[in-house]
Amino acid sequence: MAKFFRAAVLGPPGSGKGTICKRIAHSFGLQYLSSGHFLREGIAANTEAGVLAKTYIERGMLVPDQVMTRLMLPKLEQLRNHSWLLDGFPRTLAQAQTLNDLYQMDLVISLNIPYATLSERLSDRWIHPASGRVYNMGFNPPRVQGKDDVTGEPLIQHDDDKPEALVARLRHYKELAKPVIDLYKSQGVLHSFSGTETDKIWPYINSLLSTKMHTQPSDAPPTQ
Ligand code: G5P
Repeated sequence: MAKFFRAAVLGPPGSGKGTICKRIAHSFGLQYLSSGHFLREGIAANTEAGVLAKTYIERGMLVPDQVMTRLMLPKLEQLRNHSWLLDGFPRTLAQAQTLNDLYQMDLVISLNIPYATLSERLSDRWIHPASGRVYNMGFNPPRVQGKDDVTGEPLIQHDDDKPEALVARLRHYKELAKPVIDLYKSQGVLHSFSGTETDKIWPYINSLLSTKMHTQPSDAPPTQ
């Protein structure tokens, strides 16, 4: 059976996980799954998981592990014959262990970005709620201020990017990420990257992926 490539990007809120994952998916043809995107989709559709998740996200808290694994594992099961890349999952040791019981990870990227950079980026971030398209007023502003480039509809700020929620998100991240990082370090699959600019980190990640995927077939078109 073909060996499929299993990768994940870890990092605090605003570290550039989404931006990096989209570039990896586009360049290397991996299926890209973002836990935040699935949660927002559930919230927009008013699903049971979405309604529950909203109460946690609004308070800057993580959604409970069982809700997350129930959301993510069926999606991974659908992609069992594809190479994939996870953005934002796993976030806790319990999630990482559940994933570990089912899949062997080939590569886990951890992004280390200074707090001041994270805080500046997130307070500048606006999204188009229907599509999930993300803009940053400094890094990638929309063509018309406050409007989505494709539809012209208004952009909004996530509740969890507002200052009260942000401090709590960054504090939680540090505590919970350490055992996850340690787990992947012990498996020899962890690669960490530090910096304040995604464009400067990206060439290193691109070159790492090129090496790692040299023998891996690109088996699926990029999804986003
Ligand atoms: P999400 O959606 O996974 P977060 O909080 O982990 O959200 P977020 O905020 O989406 O992460 P990111 O993906 O790390 O950030 O970063 P990004 O979106 O690419 O970049 C952030 C901003 O900076 C963007 O505007 C981007 O354009 C800009 N940017 C990127 N690079 C640069 C640069 O070099 N320079 C500048 N100036 N700007 C740049 O999860 C949302 C919530 O869902 C729940 C949690 O409550 C979470 O808070 N959740 C989970 N809960 C439990 N378990 C899980 N597994 C969960 N997954 C999600």
